[in-house]
Amino acid sequence: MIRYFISDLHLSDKRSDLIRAFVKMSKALIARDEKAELYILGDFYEAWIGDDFQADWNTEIENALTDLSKSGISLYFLHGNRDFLIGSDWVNRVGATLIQEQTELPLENSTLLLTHGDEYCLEDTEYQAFRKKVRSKAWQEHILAMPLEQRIALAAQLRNDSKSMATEKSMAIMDITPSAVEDSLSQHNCKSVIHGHTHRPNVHKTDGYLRCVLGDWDKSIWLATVEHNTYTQYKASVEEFLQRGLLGLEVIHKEILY
Ligand SMILES: [Mn+2]
Repeated sequence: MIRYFISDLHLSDKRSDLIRAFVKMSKALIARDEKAELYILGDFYEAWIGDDFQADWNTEIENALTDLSKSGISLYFLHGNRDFLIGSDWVNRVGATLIQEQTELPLENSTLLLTHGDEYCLEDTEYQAFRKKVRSKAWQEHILAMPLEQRIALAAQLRNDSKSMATEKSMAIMDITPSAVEDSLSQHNCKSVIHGHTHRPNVHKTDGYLRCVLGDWDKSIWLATVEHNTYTQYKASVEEFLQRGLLGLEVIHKEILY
């Protein structure tokens, strides 16, 4: 069994190159014909305003996901700070399972914690206040009851309103607060965590725990795998990946999970 991890693809109509890369990756994973699971750890989309949103560029993405799930690869989706409005209609459409933030994934010799990671960025207090509001059920129900056009306008307004939400770049200024990660790991009795969000792909080995940070898709695409108890992180430039597929990937990190 191989487990694949991606996050922070930020797919949108403005990045047809990344959509092509994701479709290519989906086909390549299917062609491998291995028992596999794919975990999407948030910010798959640049923005999401409700499962009733439809566009040709997104149909292409949803078809790729549907092909993955139909091929027998189990799909899991976890909300990011940009696509937290993804709901049961979307996951049912593509054949995925919605998982909660800080989900425990049991492996052979350990348990791995999976999360998007924005909840760890405690120094950005403005963002944490915003997060508290938009993750509440009441706020989400209120928003989703609005007509689609109004939601599109609101999403644009939200992006302009809050400085820390204005660009993904300014979001990335804020890294995680180490104690927040340590607290969640001890709470879940885990020693390794995989998260995205910060756009600082790396593997951090600290006293007693391992923190694997997934990469965001922009000039490069990233893919991580867990096989047995080994975490491997791969990278390719978008052009290289579009030409050579999985063969264009280069190993950036390889670590035994704690
Ligand atoms: Mn994020």
